[in-house]
Amino acid sequence: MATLYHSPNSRSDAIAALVRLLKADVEIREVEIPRIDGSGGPDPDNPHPEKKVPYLVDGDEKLRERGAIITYLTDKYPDAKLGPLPGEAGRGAYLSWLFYYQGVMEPVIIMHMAGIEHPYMKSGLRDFDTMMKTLNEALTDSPFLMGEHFSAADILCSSPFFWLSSLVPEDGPIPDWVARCEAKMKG
Ligand SMILES: N[C@@H](CCC(=O)N[C@@H](CS)C(=O)NCC(=O)O)C(=O)O
Repeated sequence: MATLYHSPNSRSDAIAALVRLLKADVEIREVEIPRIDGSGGPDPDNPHPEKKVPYLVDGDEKLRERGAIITYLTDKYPDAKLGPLPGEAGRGAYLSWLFYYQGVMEPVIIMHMAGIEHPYMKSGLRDFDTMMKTLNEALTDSPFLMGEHFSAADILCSSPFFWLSSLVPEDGPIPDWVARCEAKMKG
């Protein structure tokens, strides 16, 4: 059986929710991590090379980064239909959202929270407002990022709005989308 190394109230919450929705044959093992407030610490039982979460170990396969773990799990458990498989309609959009999250959204949000701006960042990643515009446009006429169908891309891309509720704007489609995602994740 695969093992997910998870710490509640962290980025691994999204993967723990996905495991439950997929009814995946994955044991969820809780480990400690160092927290930004100084509590916690690296857990000797966490095999992640940097002692981070999430980390998925499936036999000889060892996966870090939520986008990779999500792709691996939705490919392995296709019956839940939380991510199109290779050759299925929407696969390109699905991968694009997962990689957009990992490559753009997460660094842009971290820099926004840290109050950092730099021309190199703007040229490579754009900025927080552009990222929010991208989400707003995708969600203006659609309940979910991939249209009518909830997918694991929604789980990943909505995740920062759960741990940083100050990021949720008052207007536009994002607040309702976050609420829809939360309802889907609760099953
Ligand atoms: N880009 C990684 C980020 C993983 C990450 O930074 N996880 C945090 C939890 S929110 C962590 O494990 N921090 C522990 C540490 O900094 O040592 C992903 O999306 O999976």
